[in-house]
Amino acid sequence: MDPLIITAAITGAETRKEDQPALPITAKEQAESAYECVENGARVIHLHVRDSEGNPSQSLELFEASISAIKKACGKDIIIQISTGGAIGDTMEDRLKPMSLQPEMATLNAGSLNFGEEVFVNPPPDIERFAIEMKKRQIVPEIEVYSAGMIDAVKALVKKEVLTHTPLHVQFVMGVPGGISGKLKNLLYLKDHLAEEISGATWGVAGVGRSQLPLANMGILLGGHVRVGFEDNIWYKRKVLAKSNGELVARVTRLAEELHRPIATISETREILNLPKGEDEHCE
Ligand code: KMH
Ligand code: ZN
Repeated sequence: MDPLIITAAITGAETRKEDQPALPITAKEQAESAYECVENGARVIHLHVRDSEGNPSQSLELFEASISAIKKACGKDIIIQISTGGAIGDTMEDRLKPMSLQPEMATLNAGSLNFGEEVFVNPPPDIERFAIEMKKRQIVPEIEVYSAGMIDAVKALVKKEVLTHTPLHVQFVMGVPGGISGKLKNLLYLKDHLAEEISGATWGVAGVGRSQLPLANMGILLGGHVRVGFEDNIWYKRKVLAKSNGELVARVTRLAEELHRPIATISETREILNLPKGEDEHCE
């Protein structure tokens, strides 16, 4: 098994400060949170930004400020993955915008789904447009898969040579109301289906809410990778809020150590995801 890559989804677009007071919102808070996550084992920071009122935003200036603060805190080699999913209702133009900052990685959402009471809209022509833009800019996509059929849609884009980066890296986002639920047997199915359809693809799992911890364990055991953080889950355990994103990352690191799965260094993470080599300037 490859060493484990932990991604920290520190802010997201939906979580509210009223519900999780430790949610990092400003560039400074995000940098502090990212630093604690990296110290505790995270190697990829999945990034959304918020405006001064705490609302989700796709503003270039806000992304620039957060990326620069995170790199200053964590070292230049830290892998920052910007969100092109944004928040429900964002225009495609706004969602595409932060790619102009040339991040190393960006998310590519693989299909539409009900998202709680709303609809997260990702029509095939837009998915293709985002993928082409990433290819043109040499941004490595992380494919966000919310249900099994999306794997087939991704396979079609691989066949069409729109998605050419290898290995293709997929994030199974499980437990969104409207997507596949966070049952353990669902992860087994997604993992096998991906291996059958797209050879060599790597995968991670992001469990929403109470499914975060069991799915993280499964991800470690099955040779996948793991995403945790306040974007997906604000709780440490039943009725107890997590103190920080770093606390959630530290728990995954402890579990991996108990299960004899080493945590990837930043250089190993770059190798696994086939990202450019770093400059060996980081705080891991
Ligand atoms: N906020 C969700 C609607 C991504 O980052 O690309 C979409 C999302 C996915 O968070
Ligand atoms: Zn996101």
